[in-house]
Amino acid sequence: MKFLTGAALLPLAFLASTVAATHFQVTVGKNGQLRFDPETIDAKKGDKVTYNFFARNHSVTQSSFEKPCMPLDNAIFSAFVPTDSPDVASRTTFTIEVKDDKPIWIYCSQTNGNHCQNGMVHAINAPKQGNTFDAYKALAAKSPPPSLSPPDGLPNGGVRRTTVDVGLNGTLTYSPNNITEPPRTIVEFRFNPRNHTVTQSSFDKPCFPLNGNVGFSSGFIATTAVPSVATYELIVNDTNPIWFYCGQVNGNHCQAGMVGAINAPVVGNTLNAFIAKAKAAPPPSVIPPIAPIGGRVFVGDLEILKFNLNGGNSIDADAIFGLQVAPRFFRPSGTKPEIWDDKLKPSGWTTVYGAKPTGTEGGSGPYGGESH
Ligand SMILES: *[C@@H]1O[C@H](CO)[C@@H](O)[C@H](O)[C@H]1NC(C)=O
Ligand SMILES: *[C@@H]1O[C@H](CO)[C@@H](O)[C@H](O)[C@H]1NC(C)=O
Ligand SMILES: *[C@@H]1O[C@H](CO)[C@@H](O)[C@H](O)[C@H]1NC(C)=O
Ligand SMILES: *[C@@H]1O[C@H](CO)[C@@H](O)[C@H](O)[C@H]1NC(C)=O
Ligand SMILES: *[C@@H]1O[C@H](CO)[C@@H](O)[C@H](O)[C@H]1NC(C)=O
Ligand SMILES: [Cu+2]
Repeated sequence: MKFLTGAALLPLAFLASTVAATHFQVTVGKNGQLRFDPETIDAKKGDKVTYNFFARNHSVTQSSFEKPCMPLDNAIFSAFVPTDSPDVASRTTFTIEVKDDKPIWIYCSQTNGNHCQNGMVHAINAPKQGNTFDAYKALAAKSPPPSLSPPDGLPNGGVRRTTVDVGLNGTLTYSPNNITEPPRTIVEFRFNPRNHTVTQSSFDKPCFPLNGNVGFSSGFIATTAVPSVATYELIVNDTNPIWFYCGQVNGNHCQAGMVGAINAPVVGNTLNAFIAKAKAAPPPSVIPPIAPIGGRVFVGDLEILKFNLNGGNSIDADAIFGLQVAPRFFRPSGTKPEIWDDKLKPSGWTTVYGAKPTGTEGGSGPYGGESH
């Protein structure tokens, strides 16, 4: 085992001198209460706030101070997040970045139960005098129902994200396999062992890419790491149903039912009808020859823009995650590899399952080590 020397320590000193941004977590409606917790936050420019939603069906909506329960134009809106559990957060979150020191006034726009009027309000950087949070809450209590939501009903002013586990516990599943999300939501697929894909098909022909390979495909992502170090992100663009499958031929994952849908209809071409078609599809499955397409693959904090220099549709995520430790010791600080090829792994290096680096974009840090 070798340890870091001189040059590698410089970036650490740089990191230490930077004021770290804070990432706040807020619960929305936890334990059945019509409440944001914490109700108020003091944040600075660059800080992030993630809202975590509980049963039954809440939103994060921005208003003015004067008119709580009424949306500002083109402002923050999570869209509604229906979910079942009072104490397990929805997989769907909403994250905003604080842009300045000005107050941000937030309410839940659910009209069924008048959540805003009943105190479901929140503020970032509320003044301690004058227009205080308590004054905002008092105005909300007096606002005539119903509250309103932005007319297009779409998330805005932040990132709405949901997660899907791929192959959890070695099962041939996407969990969940029935995702319902509005346009602009990021769907993040988290790859577990063994070697799966997320590839778009038509409803009629599961286990085959859309004609002309025009759809999305993660490519094959092989990993042994738990929790997942490899993800594939898609953005939902519209409300049409989106059908996807795992193209692994070794074990015929698609025909075994490893399929899913985003915004599947509840009647007609349902997810269950799609699963039945997949089970009857002739093997072998096929996926597009290059990856990723139509979405973004990350291994740790590295984005893998192409699976290899000459085009290909398969990566060994373990090797790349190990490399994520290694190249930081020889790559000049500030360069981020754009094209990754795991053949670049230097001989003599072994895969290191170090802590996943955070906040080190363009830098380097001692989270792992070299071993021979
Ligand atoms: C959530 O609430 C909104 C606003 O009241 C409503 O339009 C939507 O249908 C609800 N979703 C579910 C699944 O209940
Ligand atoms: C995976 O395993 C965990 C812990 O053993 C369990 O709680 C969870 O329900 C399992 N999930 C699936 C999809 O099998
Ligand atoms: C999706 O699946 C989950 C669990 O499998 C189930 O509880 C839920 O009702 C399903 N939702 C839809 C919209 O089918
Ligand atoms: C949404 O549109 C982008 C840009 O055209 C595309 O890359 C992406 O694959 C689309 N998302 C889905 C789910 O099809
Ligand atoms: C993943 O599966 C694909 C398709 O079966 C295969 O070509 C590739 O070699 C596999 N990758 C690893 C690292 O096993
Ligand atoms: Cu699979």
